[in-house]
Amino acid sequence: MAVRLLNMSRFARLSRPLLRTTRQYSGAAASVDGSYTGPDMKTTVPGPKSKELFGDLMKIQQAGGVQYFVDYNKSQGNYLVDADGNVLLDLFGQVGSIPLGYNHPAIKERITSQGIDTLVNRPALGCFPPTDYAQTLQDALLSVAPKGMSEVMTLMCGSCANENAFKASFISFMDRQRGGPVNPSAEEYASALYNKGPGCPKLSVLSFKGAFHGRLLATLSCTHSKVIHKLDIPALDWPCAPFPQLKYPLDQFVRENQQEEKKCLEEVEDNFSTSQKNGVPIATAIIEPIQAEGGDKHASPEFFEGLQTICKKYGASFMVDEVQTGCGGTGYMWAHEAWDLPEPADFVTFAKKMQIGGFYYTSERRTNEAFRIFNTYVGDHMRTVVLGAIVNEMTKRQLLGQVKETGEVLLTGLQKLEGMHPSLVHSARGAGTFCAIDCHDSATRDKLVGQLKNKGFQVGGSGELAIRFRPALVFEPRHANMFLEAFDDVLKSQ
Ligand code: PSZ
Repeated sequence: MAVRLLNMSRFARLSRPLLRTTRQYSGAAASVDGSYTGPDMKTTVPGPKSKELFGDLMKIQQAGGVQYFVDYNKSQGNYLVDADGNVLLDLFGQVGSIPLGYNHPAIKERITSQGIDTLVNRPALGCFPPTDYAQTLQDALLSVAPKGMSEVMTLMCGSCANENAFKASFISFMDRQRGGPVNPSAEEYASALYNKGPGCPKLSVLSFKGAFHGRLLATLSCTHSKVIHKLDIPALDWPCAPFPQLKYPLDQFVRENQQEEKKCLEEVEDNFSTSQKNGVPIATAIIEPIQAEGGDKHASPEFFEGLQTICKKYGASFMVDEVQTGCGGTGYMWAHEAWDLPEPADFVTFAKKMQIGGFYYTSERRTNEAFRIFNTYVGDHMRTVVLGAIVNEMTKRQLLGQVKETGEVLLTGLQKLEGMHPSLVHSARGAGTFCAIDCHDSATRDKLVGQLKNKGFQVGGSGELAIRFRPALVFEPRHANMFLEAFDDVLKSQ
């Protein structure tokens, strides 16, 4: 059942004008896919081997989220190979967390040449870092820092990054309240150990409806995408503002969308003033550049700049959660670079493709004392070393250019499909290959995702209605065309 790559396929023809533009990237000819040239399905998914393994795992834990088991040894480049030997083109990239595809030689080389010592002896980086640590952070993280951000803290996952960035923002908020880094009062010290004020101050974080910022206790209070994430868990009573519900394509609904964003910003401002009046000031507003788990919702640069302005007015931090959007998928290293803000954000958090969780921050947000943002490992040297190889490969192969080019092919193709199948799909949108298209209801979305999987194309759902695409940065126009053709077939068969 191999899906062969036809040079003159429907979608290759469609995207020819785009492909005629000068290639902006150099390394495209060197395929990372090894011998795989297309999906190759032997069973339906999950196949018998996956089902057997699922039974084993279910005895040990609640593994109901597992789709199928993967043979990571056989997976290569853009292709995922499952336990039954099915070869799938991966447009989901482990929930958007695979930068260079599977088994990339540059990563393997870096691990064998540089990584063994701290893999064998995992260091507590906050106390006993390896000799090359500052250089490793420089190469992997500061070399790609968002403009104006000069410092970085590494942690574990995305939730952990956001949770610690909240803490850093609270500490700096209180420093500013005290009028600089002056010593807290005896009363503050005495009360803090037992969760009481004034040592544990009443502060809040503003988040947005539909947001996803993680599943730990504070971040979960800022997550509002699915009720199942939150049910039965105590939550902090923090404010939540509406995220703009825009109409797509954005360039056809400029006036309506502007009005919608204006309305949302008015509510944001309301939240700030009410929280201040109620004695629980907002110390931070956290926002995703594209609401990802919430269904790939976009907003304009003007909206984000407006939010930054309000944060500044109230002395709060402006925190951009780039856990899912960061590291190149939108065609920018950081999605928020596209906004061209007049000044940097105060915090930019990351994880997923970056291999480790963490956050960039401006030097004004540095804590004065050590041990305030801290844990045993504070990151993972080994993962940061791997990130160095990834960043190097991104530069060497100009992968951001490739993402932009492939993204144009993918989005143009999705828009064409929307025109051809309006009763099934609509509102194609995206930045780079970070694309999505909506179905009219969840049942249709789930059915289409399942049928695509059985044709050998792994995509993801997001929110209620969207099919989302999060391929690796090594995803090329030819892969996009292959998918678009299969998607057209699936849509025609409904
Ligand atoms: O079901 C889940 O827990 C999922 S599925 C996708 C995610 C989580 N994304 C994680 C995520 C994110 O998309 C944004 C914008 N911010 C924070 C997080 C949390 O990252 P992790 O999962 O590493 O804790």
